[in-house]
Amino acid sequence: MRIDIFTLFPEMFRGPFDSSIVKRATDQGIADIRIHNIRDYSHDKHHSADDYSYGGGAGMVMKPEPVFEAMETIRSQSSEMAGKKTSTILLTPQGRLFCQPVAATLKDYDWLLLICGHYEGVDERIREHLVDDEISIGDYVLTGGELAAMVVVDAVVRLLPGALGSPESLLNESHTGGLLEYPQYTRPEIFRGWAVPDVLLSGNHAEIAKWRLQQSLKRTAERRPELMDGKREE
Ligand code: 9D3
Repeated sequence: MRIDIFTLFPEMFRGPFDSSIVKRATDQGIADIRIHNIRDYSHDKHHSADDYSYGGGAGMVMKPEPVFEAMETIRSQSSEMAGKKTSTILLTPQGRLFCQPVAATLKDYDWLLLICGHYEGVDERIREHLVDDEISIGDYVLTGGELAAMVVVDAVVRLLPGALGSPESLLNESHTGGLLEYPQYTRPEIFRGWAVPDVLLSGNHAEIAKWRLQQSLKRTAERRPELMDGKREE
């Protein structure tokens, strides 16, 4: 998968993308992630990327010209991506809410172009004429779309074939069926007097599976009742 990210703060991406699963996927050639500074495509004296809002009001708005020029430059330099399944996505508080099914849909694209909004918003013509999807990562206020883009990239890249060490961890996600994880333990068997539940040491795989499902249901009912529709405790 090719991912191009358009941002006014490219340095924000170094840490997260130079470590962990995203780094491994990049090194293995599973993902090709490129960061572009929108400011490089602004040609006025101060390389401005924002301006006042027509009609007045507080806050600056991201200008359209540098964003369009950045996008068009990268698209025209990428003839090898012509005809590939592509989505241009704006990260914005007004976007559709990001969740696992959205990540699963995005993993099937060959090319994602992510635009990170900043300031109080972006010129509406970016939305209307450059973008085909808009995503928010949740109902809280960030300073820009950069962290949201990192969240989307992390969630999508780990779903790409070969990105995770063992695909078993992916299988687990579907068969827990939208429930919260059951409690997990590792060695030692007794830590500071706190013992691992006997059932997990029993070797009885049917009993273990039953206990884990009960624990998942209990935890989900207590902490995330809205996830419980159609799921009953047994
Ligand atoms: C006063 C209205 N504000 C909207 C809630 C203005 C505003 C605040 C913060 C506009 C943009 C931003 C910057 N945030 C993002 O660009 C953003 C975001 C977010 O703030 N929360 C969750 N997901 C996202 S994706 C991009």
